Amino acid sequence: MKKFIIGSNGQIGTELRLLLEKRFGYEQVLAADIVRNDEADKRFVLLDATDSDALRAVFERYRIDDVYLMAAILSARAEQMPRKAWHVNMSILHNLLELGREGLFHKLFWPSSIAVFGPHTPKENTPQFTVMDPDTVYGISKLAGERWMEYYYEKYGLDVRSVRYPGIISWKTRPGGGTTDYAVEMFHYALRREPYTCYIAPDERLPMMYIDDAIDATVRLMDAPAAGINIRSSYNLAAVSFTPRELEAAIRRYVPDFQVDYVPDFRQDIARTWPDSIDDSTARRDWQWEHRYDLDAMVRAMLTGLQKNLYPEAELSF
Ligand code: AKB
Repeated sequence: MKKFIIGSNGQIGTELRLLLEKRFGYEQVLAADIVRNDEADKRFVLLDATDSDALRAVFERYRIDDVYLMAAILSARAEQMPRKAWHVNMSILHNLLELGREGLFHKLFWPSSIAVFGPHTPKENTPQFTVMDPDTVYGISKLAGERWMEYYYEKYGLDVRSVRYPGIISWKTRPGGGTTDYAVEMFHYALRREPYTCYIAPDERLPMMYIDDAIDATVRLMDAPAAGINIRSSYNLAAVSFTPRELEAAIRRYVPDFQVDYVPDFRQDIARTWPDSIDDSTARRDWQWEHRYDLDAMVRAMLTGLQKNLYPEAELSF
């Protein structure tokens, strides 16, 4: 086994697994999660990666080159269980960093997030290096994780790579527990012809990205020659930025009777502290990152993907 994905059932893990299998072959990809989806899945291990002995046993059994740690408790859910979120988000990373230091694998991908920024961070075109004062447990854990990643690179030469994902929009697997999940929910409601109540304020702009771009960024960064990677904490990464009202309007182009009302809750307090847009010029320079999906391309990909696979009855005015 060459590639190992922890959190393979999640929103990003699911699609990353498909891509890595396609690219490197089924036999080269090992997947792990805390829940088993398919009893017949031979390339899957049921694993609680917070258990360092259980994690070590996987590395002793399989020969692994690259690890993708895609398991985390996201921002909104983390606020409901701060100690557990801290434990889960930090302990798996720490367990892996130690195994990497011992030479049990070569390269580690671990995603950070726009949640590392906080209320005093410049909101427009947030720079790579700037004020970082996150006030959520998730954001604090991501910022601490970034520092640990760089530490293991500097002190032990471990090949660690990371991007700060914005909100990720996808249809194959739903996100769970994030602040940006509203953007995915809106599509499901639109296709079911149900009105949607949005928990984020209509004009709250947030950086977002279609899943194909997120997977492409992940793979490009992992492919890049080590010498060209100048950031070992985490790279800023951007594609589009929009408000809930702009997304509503973009969906309404294809679902004209779609209705949204706005009842902001505690997740709006989180969103308010995150950037409106991100300057990702360092990633674009260092490993030739470029996004492909703008707002309209993303909306069309979401609506057609969901219609084909989940809501075949839904009519779209393309
Ligand atoms: C969340 O909303 O918690 C995540 C993120 C931006 O990291 N989608």
